[in-house]
Order: sequence, then structure tokens, then C-alpha cells
Amino acid sequence: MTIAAVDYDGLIPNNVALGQDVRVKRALEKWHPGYINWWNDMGPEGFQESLVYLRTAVGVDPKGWAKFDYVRMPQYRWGVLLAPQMEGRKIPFGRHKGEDVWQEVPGEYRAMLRRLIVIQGDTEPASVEQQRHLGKTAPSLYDMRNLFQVNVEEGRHLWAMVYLLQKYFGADGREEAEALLERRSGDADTPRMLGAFNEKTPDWLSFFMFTYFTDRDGKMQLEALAQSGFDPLSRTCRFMLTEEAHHMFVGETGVTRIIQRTCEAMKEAGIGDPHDIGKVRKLGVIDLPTIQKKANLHFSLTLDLFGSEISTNAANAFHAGIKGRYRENRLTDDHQLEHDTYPVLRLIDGKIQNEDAPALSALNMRLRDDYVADCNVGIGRWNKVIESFGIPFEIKLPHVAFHRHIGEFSKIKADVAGSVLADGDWSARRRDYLPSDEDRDFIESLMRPQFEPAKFASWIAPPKVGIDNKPGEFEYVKIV
Ligand code: BYC
Repeated sequence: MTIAAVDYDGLIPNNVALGQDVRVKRALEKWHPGYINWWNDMGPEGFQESLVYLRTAVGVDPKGWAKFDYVRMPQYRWGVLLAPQMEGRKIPFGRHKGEDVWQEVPGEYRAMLRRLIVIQGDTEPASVEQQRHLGKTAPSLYDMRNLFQVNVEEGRHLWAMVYLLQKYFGADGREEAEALLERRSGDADTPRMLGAFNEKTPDWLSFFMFTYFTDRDGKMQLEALAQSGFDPLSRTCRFMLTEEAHHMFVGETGVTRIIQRTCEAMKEAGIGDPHDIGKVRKLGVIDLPTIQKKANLHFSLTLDLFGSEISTNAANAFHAGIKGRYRENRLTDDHQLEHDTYPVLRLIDGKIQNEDAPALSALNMRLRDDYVADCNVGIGRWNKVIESFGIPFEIKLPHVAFHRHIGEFSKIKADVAGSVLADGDWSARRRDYLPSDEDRDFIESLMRPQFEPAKFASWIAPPKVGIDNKPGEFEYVKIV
């Protein structure tokens, strides 16, 4: 394995020898102003002149790939970075299993690959658009910096996909790269491609839930694409995963700190009943039942991102060697799955039941199962905090049939335990499961900025450690 040095001399930092690839270099340089215009129009609102203590990728060696420094966001060095090429890598699954990986796009899989890369690319700017208003209500400079770090890295992930489109898909790729800058999250005429990326992220609890749940879909999908027989895609996704880990850290620790603060305030005030919402809210913290409702919302919206439980697209992509399973290389079956089955939760005669389906068709379901297991790990940690205060409350993931818009359960209404409800019952109980207008208004009322170093809004505890081991009073953003 050789680690190519990153070239920082040109407009676009890269480790793909862009200097010797005049066609792609020109295409990316031509795309660059449109990207900066998009960032200025749709990236974080305000703070563009502020100095933000950001990490920038300067290499792809897992032992030391980033450096930290104050940067104005529009001057961030968005670059094209691929994980090192692995000598002799073979296609790990599907009908081409064991053949050499492809360094060029196989003609027969061109459309399929392009579609997957475009969908992946579309989510990156979408999330920046969704989060663009949050800077002005940041609960601390530490959190503001983390938001902007996530935003610039999502921008870099867009660059990663655009590089693949420009390099390997000719004129179609250039058109798709332009279209990625034209769609807008939530726009009635030109929305982003996947449902969850057109939802609002109106407050910081939503932001942390989004980075916990939705960025975790990013992790699962990138892990599946990192297995790809198309080696440039695999290498690109492998490096994106390195950055993605921080985004989920922001989500998990953000929610932990909110829970921590709520529990502390309840204890100080001698409130033992977590359902005494009125009293808890008077303390200026977010009650645990509302945190649960936000988790219900973001988890269910994110489940939709896995597509239908039974999917020919997923079967074809696996069979072709284009998109694998979560950590395919650690699985011990034949990696072809032509004779296997997988249990799929389906709606049969109005009841939710498991049914064995051909394993190839059930790959979205399988990835979703891996995702749910991964979500539960951090939730266990949230519950440990609540337990340590002796408060009788447990955050739980809702049933996978709850509040779905894609797939098997989009036709029914189910409660959080997975019982099928009549439409009238759903309308009556919806506010017990999902944030109501009053819940949203309450959370919004707390979203007041706290921009003094070392200070935090009333509803969130400080982090245990600073970014880059900086001390508590460190000024993560110098606001201009
Ligand atoms: N909304 O066979 P089906 C991330 C469409 S997140 C709207 O059931 P398939 C990030 C589907 O396109 C990770 N449409 O599903 C996180 C298809 O349409 P066509 C993003 C949907 O194709 C946070 C039709 O329904 N990456 O990185 O097996 C911040 C039938 O589809 C939806 C990827 O998703 C939906 N939710 O699987 C920043 C990886 N679901 O083609 C970033 C690439 C399905 O028939 N994408 N449809 O017109 C894929 O692997 C697959 O496209 C999907 C869907 C998993 C999304």
C-alpha cells in the first residue's frame, strides 16, 4: 500500500495527480466558481468572514491526516482525496468476485454507478443547506465550530463525488456535477433527491439527532460503497468514512450533553418524574419525552433512506459488484448470495411478520438491520447517563414500521411499538410520538445564541474534552 502525498500547490488540493490530468483539472477548475457561489448562497448564513478553528485533511494516512488552524470558511481547502490504492485488490462480492477491481467504469454498469454516485453526491450539499441557519443560534462557540466543521466536510464530500463524475463519466458527468449545485433542499420545483434531505433542521436538537441518525446512514451507505469493485469509488468512500466519524461524534455527544443537562437540572430542582414536562421546561432544559420524540422523528425519516425492503436495484448493484454489504470483508458466506435467503419484516394480511426473501433482493433490509444495531449502541450510552441520575426513563428506538414513507410500511400507520393503527387513532396519538407545534415552539424558545468563550446555553452541558485538546476557554470561532 503506497500513500500518495497531497499536492497543495494548485487551486484544488489532491492526491490524484491532478496536475498531470489536464482534462479533469480544467473541468474541476471550471466547476469551482459555481461551487463557491453555491457555498455563499446556501452554505452557513453569516460567519463567512469569521475565523473558525477547523481541521483540514492534509493526507490520507490514518495516523495523522488532518491539521487544525483558524480558517475563513470560503477559504477552506476543499480537495480530492482518495484512500491509498491497495495492490492486487480483487472484487470482493457478486458475479465478478475474485476478478481484479476496475480502474475504469465497466460500460454495462455505467448507468447504475452514475446513479449511485449522484445520489450520494446529492445528500452532501443538501445537509449543508438544511443546517444553514443554525450558526446564529449556536449554544456555544465549541458547538458552532463543530457545525461548521461538519458543513465544510460535507462540502468536501461533494467534491469527492464530483471528481468521480468529472473523471469517469464524460459529458454526462459534467451535467450531473452542475445539477448537484442546482437542486435545493426543500425546494418545491428542484428538491434534493432523497426525502430526509428535504426536511428542515430547525434547531440544535434536530442537528444533533440528524448527525446521530442521518449521518449514520451516511456511514452505512459509504461502508457498502467502499466495498465496490469500482476501485476509485471504493477509495473515495474509504477516506470519506474517516471524516464521517466526527460527524456522528458530534451527534452522539450533543444529545448526551443535552440529556446530562436536563438530568442535572431535574436533580437540582428535586424533580423525579420525567413526565412532569411543565416543571422541567421551566428550568430552561429540554424534557426527556421531547428528546424521545425527536429521536422517533429522525430515526424514522432516516430509515426511509434505505429504500424498499425488497429491491431489485439493490440486488443488481450487489450482483454487479458495485455496492456491497456493511463490512462485506468481515462476512464469511460465499459473497454471492444467489442461493441464500434473509428474513425480511413485511406486511402480510395487515400484520407485520418476518418472511424469508431471496438474500439478494433483501440487501436494503439487511443494511437497515445493521444500521439499527449500530444506532442502539449510542442510545445505550444515553440511557446510562439517565440511569446515573436515578431518573426512571429510557430512550428507545421506535419500531421500524413507525412513521414510514418508503417501503413496506408506508401504506400503514403504526405506533412506536409496531401495532397497526386505524387512521383516526394515528391522528389522535401522533402528538404523543412526534414533536408537536408546542414542542417545537418550546425548543425554539431555548435557541438563544451563546457566543462567549467557555459559556454554554442553559439546556446543554459543556463537553468533556475540547477539540484538538484545547482548554475550556479556547475561542473556537473568532466572530467577525
Ligand atoms: N427518497 O429499489 P428502491 C449521507 C427511490 S446519507 C426518495 O426501493 P434502492 C449523508 C429510488 O431512488 C447516504 N426516493 O431503493 C448523511 C428508486 O428510484 P428510481 C446517501 C427514494 O434504489 C448526512 C425507487 O425509489 N447515500 O451520505 O435499492 C449528511 C425504488 O428504490 C428513496 C446513498 O443513499 C427515498 N428515501 O435504494 C450528509 C447511497 N428511497 O431509481 C450525507 C446511494 C428510494 O427507480 N444510494 N427511493 O427512480 C443508494 O444506494 C440507493 O439509491 C438507496 C435506495 C439506498 C438510496
